[in-house]
Order: sequence, then C-alpha cells, then structure tokens
Amino acid sequence: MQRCIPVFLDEEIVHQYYNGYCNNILWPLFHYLGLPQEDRLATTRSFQSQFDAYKRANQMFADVVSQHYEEGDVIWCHDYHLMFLPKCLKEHDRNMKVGWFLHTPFPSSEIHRTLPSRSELLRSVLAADLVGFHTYDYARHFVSACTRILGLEGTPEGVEDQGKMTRVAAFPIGIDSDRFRRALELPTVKERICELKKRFAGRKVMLGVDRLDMIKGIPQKILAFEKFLEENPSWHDKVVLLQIAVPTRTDVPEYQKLTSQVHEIVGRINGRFGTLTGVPLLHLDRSLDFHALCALYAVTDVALVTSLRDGMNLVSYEFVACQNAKKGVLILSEFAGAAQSLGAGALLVNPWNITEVANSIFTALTMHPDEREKRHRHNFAHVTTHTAQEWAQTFVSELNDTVVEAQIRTRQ
Ligand code: ADQ
Repeated sequence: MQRCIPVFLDEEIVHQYYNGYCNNILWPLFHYLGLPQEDRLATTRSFQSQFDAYKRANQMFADVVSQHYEEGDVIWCHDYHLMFLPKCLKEHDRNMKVGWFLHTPFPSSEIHRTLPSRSELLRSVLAADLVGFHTYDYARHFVSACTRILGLEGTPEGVEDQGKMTRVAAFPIGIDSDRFRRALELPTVKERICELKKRFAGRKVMLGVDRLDMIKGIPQKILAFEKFLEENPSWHDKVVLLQIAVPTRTDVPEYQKLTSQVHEIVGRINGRFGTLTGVPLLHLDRSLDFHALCALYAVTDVALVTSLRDGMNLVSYEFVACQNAKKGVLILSEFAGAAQSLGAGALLVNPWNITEVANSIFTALTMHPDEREKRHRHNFAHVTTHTAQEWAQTFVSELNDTVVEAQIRTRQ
C-alpha cells in the first residue's frame, strides 16, 4: 500500500497559493498580526488572484484524494492550507467522511471578518463532518464567525446549516513522549548530555527552540533576556541562553527582515554583556537533529517559549518530556495553546511585557527545588498521558461516530 502520494504544484501556483495566500495572508491573520504592513495595498490588489490559486491548489489535492478514495475511507484534512478541501471532496462524493483540523489558532470573529473571502472559506470548512481545533477558545471563535458572518445557528455540538450538522470540537494535540524518553536512554544521547554539562559547567542553561517566525516572539524573548541581564549583574557569568532558530520561509521578505532584526539584537547583547571568556547568548540559525535536541532539552534549567500566538506549541511539551532528571522550569506565553494544558506547571507570561518576562526569568532561576518538582510533576503527567497517538485516535474515532450518527438520521 502506498503510504504517501505527492500532489505536484507548478511554480506559479506555489508562489500565489503557498507563499501568497497561505503564508502571507492566512498565517499572519490567524495569529492576530493582520496583513503585511508595507505591501498592504499590493496584497489587497493581488488578493483575488491568490485566492483563486488557493482554490485551484485545493482542487488539485481533492482530485488526487478522489482518485485513491475507496468506500469506507476516512479523510482527514490538515491546516489552513486546505480549508477549501472539505467542500471539493464533498462535491465529488457527499458520502465521504471528511474531517478538518486547524493547527494554528482560529482568531476572534472580529479578525476573521476582515478577510475578503471570509464566507467562502467558512462554508467550505463547514462541508466537513468534523472540525477540530487545539483549544475550546479557537472552536468558540470559529462557531462565532459562522453565526455572525454566515448567520447560522451555533449549538453546543457545532454549527447547523440547512439541516446539516457540522460537529466542532477541541482536540488538543500532544507529542510521542515515549520517543523522547527512550532517546534519553541511548548511549550517544547520554554522551552528548555529558559533553553539554561540561561545556556549560558553572552556568544555568536557558533554552529557546523555535522556527524563526514572527509568531514565535524571538526578538521579544531576547529583549527580555537583555533586561534580565541589565537588572541582575550578579548573573552575568552564571547564565547562558541558547536560542536555536531554524530558518523557515526564507524567500518571504518579512522573514528575511526578522532574521536581520534578531541578529542585530543578539550582536548588541553579546557586545554589551560578553567577556573575553564567553558570551551570554548563543544564537544558532539552524535546526538540530533529534538526538541533539533531546540532549539539549535534558540539560536545560529554564525553557523560554514566548510565542506572540501559537496554535499549541510542541516545544514546551518536548522540554517537559525530557526533564524527569532535572525538573527545570518552563516559562510559557499565555498566548500559546499549550498555556491551557501546561499553565498550572509553567510560569505564564505576556510575551509583549518584557519586564514581566525578565522577572519570570529571575523567578525561574531561583525557584526552590520543591516548587520546581511540584510544577514539573503536574506537566509531566499531562504530557505523558495526552499524547499524539491519543489525539489522532480520538479525532478519527469521533469522525467515524459523526458520520454514523448522520447515517442513523438519514435512515430515520
Ligand atoms: P510549529 O509552528 O512548527 O507547528 P511547534 O508546535 O512548536 O510549532 O512545533 C515545532 C516542531 O519543530 C517541534 O517538534 C520542534 O522540536 C521542532 N523544531 C523547532 N525548531 C527546531 C530547531 N531549531 N531544530 C530542530 N527542531 C526544531 C504548528 C503550529 C503549532 C502547533 C503545531 C502542531 O504553529 O502551534 O503546536 O503545528 O499542531
């Protein structure tokens, strides 16, 4: 059986659909960043052609799915790139069982209603039988958008349109926590842990791991670290922040600007607080392999996740999964979906408030071991029980049930 079937898109479609409509319009909008500021007018002018490309690309996915579809298959569409797909699939065969899951936040209906194609996108998603989000808030925003923009009726189960019920619910994602725990037992990872401990001996290790994306709040994070250093001279040679930022969407100008901005702040901080023997901030523009990442998570004392918005944020889960020995502290943005599941164990912060984040860094570095243990235990229990496997099984089983219910209603 083929487990993966590619859908080939030509360069023009990739430009208009993927770089354009998906990453220049939907991604910033869903993260409350609005449309790109400088080329707002150009974006508005090219909006329709980008949306047409978006629909064409989704239709191409639908054509490939339809070619391989067999009766009884369940189809699960993922993310904001494929909001038009449920409609295309149902037009092909209304008996297909179709689910759609959004990995980003779904914003307040007041944000969504600024989108010129707001109604068409909502109606396409509503063609699905089950619509899922990471949190109840996102689900609630989606239902509000359907009631306010389309005038439909929202119920506790979802949205009803002309007798067709679309179930809308929260399915918070998790990670494969066992994979991380198994990795920590491998000799190569243990060796890396020893090397890192030697390398950073005498210093507390703080860690940030993000795609270099404006939603991840990397400039805000390192500005907060700078403020912490300004206000706590006694910590200057006792702490290091490792920021691992994997470059992403490098052909989009906004992302190129972000990279230069981050490099400039990093240079300034190291110039101000570095000594001949070391710098307080190590910033790497690259991704790490899985074992290197596990070792880094394991030696970290404080993880800093300061997303300005984030659907969930799995880095926070991965850090917790690797911390059974150390019981480090997680500083977590209240605007990440993960704040709803790991909020009781983490130190929650508003990433825009640099003073608050700087104070939380101090609290985390000086926290009593009993308090760290209590907080870690809470989060570890969550991360190891709410796994990726459980997430997928719950969604698919609920998708099956939804369709079964619909069939029962038809029979009545
Ligand atoms: P992302 O925005 O990519 O995902 P996140 O959930 O943090 O964000 O997942 C990132 C993944 O990439 C993690 O597994 C992490 O380990 C890895 N990664 C990041 N930087 C790395 C680096 N420098 N080196 C190696 N690995 C790195 C989207 C949404 C999130 C949502 C997920 C899942 O934006 O909000 O949690 O989907 O639904």
